[in-house]
Formats: sequence, structure tokens, C-alpha cells
Amino acid sequence: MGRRVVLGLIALGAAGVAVGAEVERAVDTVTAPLRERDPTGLTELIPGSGFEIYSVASSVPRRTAADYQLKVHGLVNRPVTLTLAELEAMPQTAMTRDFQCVTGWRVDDVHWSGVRLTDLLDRVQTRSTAKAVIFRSFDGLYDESLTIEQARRSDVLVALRMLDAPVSYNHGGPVRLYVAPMYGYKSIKWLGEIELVNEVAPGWWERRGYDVDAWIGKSNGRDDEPV
Ligand SMILES: Nc1nc2c(c(=O)[nH]1)N[C@H]1C(S)=C(S)[C@@H](COP(=O)(O)O)O[C@H]1N2
Ligand SMILES: [Mo]
Repeated sequence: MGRRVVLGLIALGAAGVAVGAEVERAVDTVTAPLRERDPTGLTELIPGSGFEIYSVASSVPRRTAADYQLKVHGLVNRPVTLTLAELEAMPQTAMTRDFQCVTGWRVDDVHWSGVRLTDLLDRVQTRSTAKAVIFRSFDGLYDESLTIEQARRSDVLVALRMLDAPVSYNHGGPVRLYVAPMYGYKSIKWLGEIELVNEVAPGWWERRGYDVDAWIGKSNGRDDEPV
């Protein structure tokens, strides 16, 4: 049995399917561009979820309801830093939509809910000069962006729940993005910061070759219908 599988089993034993932040990771450096990464080794050990667990960072801090914060700033009139409770107090939108990774795997009919990104953008009052939105993960590495038009779609969520539970640590909890009409790499996990800027900037995978415009519907014709 490989070392990372052993570590994974220890984590499973200690905390169910949660990956302990205290567990030493087998992959410590980002050396494999154009290969999506599972440094936890846990994907193969979680039966039946259908999801692969990816992280380009070898370890990610745990944030709880007590210490989670989402900073929303940049070209806005009312920058804000929100707690999890403040996000939970905003109107919640639920949707059942598939999750499609660009590498080929797909999970059908996933239940999602959270705050529509467009509602959050209304709350901070984006300025007319704001043409794009940059998202940063508190893993310290991953980032993504959308144009303001994409970000204003009704099927883009700041997700607090997925799979009928609070977003788990492995899936990017307590808060991740869910961009229903685009490939999974847009759905940044461990969301820590949203910045309104004047142009789109290529994200982590996009600097390594992925399309900045990640529409799934262009290739399968059925995933670009807003809910
Ligand atoms: N912070 C962060 N977010 C991320 C990634 C990542 O490595 N780090 N991988 C992306 C990719 S390529 C996919 S397919 C999905 C996988 O989501 P999951 O790990 O919940 O299955 O997360 C996306 N968001
Ligand atoms: Mo992906």
C-alpha cells in the first residue's frame, strides 16, 4: 500500500471522510501542470460519491463557522467582509445541476444551495468600471475569474451547501463557488476573497492552458440553461 493511501486511511479512521489538516501530505510542491491533483489520495477511498477530490495545494487550512471570512472588495462602493452566519442570513437559492470536470468525469443531479453571486454583487454595489470578478482561495494558490456578465448569471452560486449538507472540507467548505454552466475548474473551493476588477485574469489552471471561457454547453449543448 502506498504511503499516501496509508495516510488517507489514517485520516479516514480519525475523521470519517474528512481530511485532517494535521495529516502530513505526500505531495508538497506544485510540479505537475496540466494534471489535476489529488494530494490527499482520498478520492479512491470515498465510495460512490462520484466526485474526485482535487486540490492544487498540498495542504489547506480548516476554516469553521467561527473563523471563516469572505472578503468582497475592489471596484465596489461598499466593500464588506462577511462571516458564514452573515452569508447564511442572506436569501438562499437551491438548484439541482450536474458537475462536470474537464478531465471527463461528471456527477449528475447534485443538490446545491447558497447565495447567488449576483445578490452578493448587489450588496456591495459594484461600480460601472467593474468588468470582471476575481476569486481567491484561502488555500493560498488557487484563483479564478469570471466576466461581470457571467458572474451575474442566476446559476452562479456562492455555495454553502452541496450534496444535502454543508459544503464539506474536502469539497471546499465552508464556502465554495459553483458555476453551473462551466467546467468544474471554475468552481473554486475554499473561497476566501472576491475582488471586482476591470478585466478578466486567467486563473490557476488557465495559466496552465485551460480555456478562460469554460462553457460546458459549447461542447454538449445542454448545460448553459440558466435556472
Ligand atoms: N481551491 C481549489 N479549487 C478548485 C480546485 C483546486 O485544485 N483548488 N480544482 C478545481 C477542479 S479542476 C475541479 S474539477 C473541482 C473539483 O471539485 P471537488 O474537489 O469538490 O470534486 O474543483 C475546482 N476547484
Ligand atoms: Mo477539473
